Amino acid sequence: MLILNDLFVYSPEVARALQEGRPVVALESTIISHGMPYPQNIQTATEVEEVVSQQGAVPATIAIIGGKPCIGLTREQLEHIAKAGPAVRKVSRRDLPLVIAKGLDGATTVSATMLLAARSGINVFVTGGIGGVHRGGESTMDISADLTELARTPVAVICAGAKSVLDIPRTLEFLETHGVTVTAYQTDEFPAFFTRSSGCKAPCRSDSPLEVACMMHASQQFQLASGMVVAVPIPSEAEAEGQVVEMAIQRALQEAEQNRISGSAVTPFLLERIRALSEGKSLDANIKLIKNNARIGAHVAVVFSNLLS
Ligand code: PSU
Ligand code: MN
Repeated sequence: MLILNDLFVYSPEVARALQEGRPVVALESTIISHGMPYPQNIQTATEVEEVVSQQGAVPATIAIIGGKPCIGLTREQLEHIAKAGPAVRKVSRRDLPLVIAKGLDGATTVSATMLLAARSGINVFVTGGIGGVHRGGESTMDISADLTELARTPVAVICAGAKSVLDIPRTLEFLETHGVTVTAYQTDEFPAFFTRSSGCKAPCRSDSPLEVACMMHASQQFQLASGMVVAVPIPSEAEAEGQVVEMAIQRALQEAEQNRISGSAVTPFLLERIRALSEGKSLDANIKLIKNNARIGAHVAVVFSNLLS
């Protein structure tokens, strides 16, 4: 039985679900603060939570409020992160000690959300896209902490792959080296977030939530202690917008280089420029794919929890 400890603040719904062994789905908060503008961010965050609930799982949006990792946010907390936007610190694994020790607020990235999810007893996490090896990463060494977290934290991350702002082939190589299971959902190709195709073959394919849940179970039984990427391609009907977005991506990459953007500012800069250059089309596609991921991820969580009971 899971012991809920006072390192975390659990929402009552999440605490009850975890104690009763019911499925819980973690959701990140950087996507709310740095990934989308207000008010679309709060609206999407709320709708994603509803999608998870409709599938019979309990949503647990994770953020740090006043130095406390919160597992499941109140409406006020969600509103606070959404309104503050990039004024809230973007927190990856390395930032956790500072934010906690100083009692600050923080929006958690994939790496920090995975870590906090695992420590609080949650094994399924839904988001839009994961970070990866940035283009030119072979010399800048700009490789997202999301990838190393996937190597050492046993959480399944349901996402739409990695954006083509990243170096997708190198991202997949890095994940292989670090022993991360990567499966594409109902496709043979690793998806590129806005587009269903990246030109890279996925290491394996899963055709149902049960197949994913069985791999999670095998990973757990053999104590691999590493995470899993479940890459779900953007729904075809949202992909048309994706083509327009590809043009914006190319421009955004040039601008980032011209403006010498570096470090943790790179991804938020690119996301915002892609949104502006595509006149909001990237945002529409983003919202659609996240909801699709939430539906499938919640389904995986339900099936996985049935396997265990
Ligand atoms: N990719 C997206 N949307 C996002 C992010 C990535 O399509 O919001 C966010 C996630 O929180 C991810 C983080 O964990 O950016 C990765 O940042 P970096 O590249 O600095 O590691
Ligand atoms: Mn980086």
